Amino acid sequence: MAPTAAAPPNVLLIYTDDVGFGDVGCYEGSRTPTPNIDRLAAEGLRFTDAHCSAATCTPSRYALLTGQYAFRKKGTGIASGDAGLVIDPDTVTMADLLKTAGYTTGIVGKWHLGLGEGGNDWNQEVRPNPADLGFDHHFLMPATGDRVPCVYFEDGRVVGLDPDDPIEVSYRKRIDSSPSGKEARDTLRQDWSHGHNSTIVNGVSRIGWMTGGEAARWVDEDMADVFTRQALEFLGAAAGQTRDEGLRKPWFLMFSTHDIHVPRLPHSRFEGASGQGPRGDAMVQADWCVGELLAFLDAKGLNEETLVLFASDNGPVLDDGYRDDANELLGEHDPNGPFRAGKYSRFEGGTRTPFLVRWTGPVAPGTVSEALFGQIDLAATLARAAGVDLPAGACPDSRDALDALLGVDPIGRPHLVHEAGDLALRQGSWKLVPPGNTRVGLGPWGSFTAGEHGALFDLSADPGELSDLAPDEPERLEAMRALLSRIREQPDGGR
Ligand code: NG6
Ligand code: CA
Repeated sequence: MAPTAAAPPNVLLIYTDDVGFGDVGCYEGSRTPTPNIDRLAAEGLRFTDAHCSAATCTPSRYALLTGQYAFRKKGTGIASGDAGLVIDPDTVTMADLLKTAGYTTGIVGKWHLGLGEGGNDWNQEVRPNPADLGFDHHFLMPATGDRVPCVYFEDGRVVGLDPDDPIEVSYRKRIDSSPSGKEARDTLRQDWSHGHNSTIVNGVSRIGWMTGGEAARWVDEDMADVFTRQALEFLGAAAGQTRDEGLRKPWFLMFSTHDIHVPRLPHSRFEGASGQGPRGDAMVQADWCVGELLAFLDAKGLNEETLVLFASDNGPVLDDGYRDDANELLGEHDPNGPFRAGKYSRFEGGTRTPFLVRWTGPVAPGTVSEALFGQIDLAATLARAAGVDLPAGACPDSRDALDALLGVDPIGRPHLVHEAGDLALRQGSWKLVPPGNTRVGLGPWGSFTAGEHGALFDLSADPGELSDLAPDEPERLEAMRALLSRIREQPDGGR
């Protein structure tokens, strides 16, 4: 059994965007300097077989916060910038659970789970929002950096909006006659390669149409600084709070970076920091943010009472729609480490991502775990660490994996689903990719087609998923197909 601390820990969940297994310095394949993130590995536990639940953002974040695989819920594909809130406010979320346990809860950074009822009037309060999902405070980028509206959103409202310059957003039709990224391509600060050619904001064209809100529009290069400042403000206020009885009131902060998603436009002080162009420089910027948060914990003496988690929402991608030389400047760097493919793929590179756990005391420093770990389990696991029970039916796919999280259980989950359009299944070291296409590479794309019965890989001998053993292992293939069918029908295949 994992050692449990006397008091529930604060939880700092650092959730990065499109960061691959090899994008962090302390992982195999990396050539990017990330000393602050590496410090979490040196002072804690580094997982080598940990997974987000899906190979794109919205379903991955849905599963993280609800403890329910996204394939069970319609409308959890990549959300547009004017989508309604994807999580039903009645759903018990990770934030609800921690709030019940007495935590002050907050989220700063990328959201991408929809807001309001959809098709919102961004000039009013937009409900429902994360306040309806257990977050006491939110300061967000509503969708992605490459989707309108390009404004910050705090506690239900657009930040810094001039009422005389209202915002309008549409994903259906063009709203005004200002030149698009297609028409004024030669004026762009960063050119697009596919999609991303509608409204121009700050010299970069985006997905979707937007007018107005000039004063509220973000400056891409300042975004990491803005989020870090907001996070430190939240932490500063939360760390000083006590409960009625004079006890420390724990806090939960999800710090959700825009880095290293496109458009990659890090602050000029990071230019050239990686030698890999904007993609690597954005990673160095993310590492700087982590350093600022860790310095706060150091200064306040909070390392022994704070569980720090570092994770990513999906695997890596190079050209994701802008010409930022991510392919050309890659050099020896391996964004997916030894694994195949990345973002959008059912291969391991789609979901096997960096995962670091630091909790000074309960977690031994400088350790490595090969346990199969799924972010799907974080909701139930954090509830356990916080000392609250899951209400009946809550977080149905989420299991208490505290023993694995703290490095006591070396095996982890018996099975785990990956989602990328369709599903794939891990069981021990075996991997089933059911029939259909999935992406290979890190963009530009090719695709792999798993035949009539699906493909089967033994990752212990073939981590790169190159030898399809389906013809040699008919019984295992059948057993895994049956298990996946059961899991599709009911959580954990009925346990
Ligand atoms: C895709 C976008 C891609 C990225 C992705 C979402 C195009 C051609 N591609 O549709 O650039 O925004 O959606 O990424 O528009 S995620 O990490 O938020 O899931
Ligand atoms: Ca992502």
